[in-house]
Amino acid sequence: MTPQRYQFTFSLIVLMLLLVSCNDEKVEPITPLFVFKTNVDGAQLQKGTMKYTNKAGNIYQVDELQYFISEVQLITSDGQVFTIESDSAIHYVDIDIPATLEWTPTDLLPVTSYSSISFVFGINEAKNKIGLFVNPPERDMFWPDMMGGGYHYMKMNGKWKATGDTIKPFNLHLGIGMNDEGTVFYQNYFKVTLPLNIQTNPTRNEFTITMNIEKWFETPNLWDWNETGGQIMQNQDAMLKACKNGANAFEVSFSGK
Ligand SMILES: [Cu+2]
Repeated sequence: MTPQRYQFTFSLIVLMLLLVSCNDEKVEPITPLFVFKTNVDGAQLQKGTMKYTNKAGNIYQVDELQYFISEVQLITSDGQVFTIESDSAIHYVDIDIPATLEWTPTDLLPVTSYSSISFVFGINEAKNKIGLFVNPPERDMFWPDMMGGGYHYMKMNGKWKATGDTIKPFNLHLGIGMNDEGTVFYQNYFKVTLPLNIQTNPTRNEFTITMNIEKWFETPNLWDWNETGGQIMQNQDAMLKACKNGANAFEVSFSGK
């Protein structure tokens, strides 16, 4: 190849690359789809069957699971933050209501590369006030006013085989905590950040957020119902322990085209 021809070929390649990247920038932003899944020990939750054993050795089952996630943010590889604002930035998940297992907010996300996703588990103190929801099922998540008010972050209801092989109910309910005197309140909602290494696409972008139930009982606090008892709504120490574990209970996967 002569130097001139080499230079011409090189310029052509540069031109084509420019065209391709310009085209990329013209792709219209699109709405994301969020899908919510619930696993135990790596497989989909089978509710109502006493088939699980947590790390502390409690045999247990889960019958109901309802929770809020809010303030979902997608962070691009160059550090831009896009917050999902639709539906007051709050989404309710109930494993018994299939429509809640998918969320299609109307927010537009640019088609680009993303390095992480974050969300709040529960609802922050600015929004977590009674009256936020007027209709069921969200309304039925209310948290008693005298205990701090607002809404449960989560209701996980089930049973465990207690000492002596008696089956006892548990209500792993999380929300605003308080001290014994009822004079100090604690915001227990927490932020979850999960790494992503993805490029979004022009037609479909599906983020699957999976809750791994067993993780609520593992790290950093080994969870033993025989110690905590089944009811923890008025036990701030237990709720805080659960929240620390819950921060490790989620994973995200992505698919798109
Ligand atoms: Cu409750």
